Amino acid sequence: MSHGWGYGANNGPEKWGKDFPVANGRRQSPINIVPNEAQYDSTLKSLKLKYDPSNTKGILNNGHSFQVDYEDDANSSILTGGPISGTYRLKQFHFHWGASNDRGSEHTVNGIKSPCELHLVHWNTKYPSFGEAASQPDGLAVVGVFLKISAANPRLQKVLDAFDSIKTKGKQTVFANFDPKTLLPDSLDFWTYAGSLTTPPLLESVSWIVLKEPINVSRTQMARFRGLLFTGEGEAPCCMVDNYRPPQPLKGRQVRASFK
Ligand code: SG7
Ligand code: ZN
Repeated sequence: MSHGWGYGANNGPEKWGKDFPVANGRRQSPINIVPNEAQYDSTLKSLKLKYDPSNTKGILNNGHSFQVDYEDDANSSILTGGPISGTYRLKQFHFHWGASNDRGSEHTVNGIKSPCELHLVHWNTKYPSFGEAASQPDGLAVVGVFLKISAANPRLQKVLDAFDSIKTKGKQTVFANFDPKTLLPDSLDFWTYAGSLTTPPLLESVSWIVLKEPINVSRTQMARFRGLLFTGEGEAPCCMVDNYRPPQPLKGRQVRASFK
């Protein structure tokens, strides 16, 4: 991987294990979720997400996805409940998507891929920073939300409208006052399991919380995601598509459901 990791034939998920041997570890993500094999756990609490839109910092094309970043120096945008203990702070959210609508999500359900998956990344405030939390077994909690093709989703529009300003790798722009809770579905029913980051360094530090109910996105909106580029300004343009890792072996892990 002389040019760093990515999603291409020469630096994609099949090659990550060379530089990041944990790629073949005991708790890698994503996974295929088989609802009939998930264990209903009545002790799981309901998910509580409380976000302060004024914490929104900006939007960035990081060359693998785009992310909306949040100020995380106080407990003002937090996740509690669900499978986690204590308080986790929102760091950023980002998406993974396909070149076409038949693929793009990282998690699958009964083997079925969605065209896109939203990830809201949080870190455990028992650690001093995101960076330190990211290597602890209980350091991170990511909420995953599937997108399904339907009517246009007006709640996504502000994000999509920023894409013109972050087309190429390394570009960032102001993005303010955005409450990511507005992106969530009505039901917060979820599956949960112990996993990892889905990109290098693939650290095994993530409590995954994958929502059962998808949110809407239109075909036209999905096409806008695919107008972003993996490449930097002045490089031969390469569309940002298929930036997902496929499901990894479960290796005996239990998937729990918050619902019957
Ligand atoms: C995306 O997914 C980025 C990454 C993120 C990664 O490529 O948004 O964020 C940064 C700061 O590069 O990595 C450490 C981290 O959050 C993996 O996140 S994920 O496991 O939720 N997919
Ligand atoms: Zn992700």
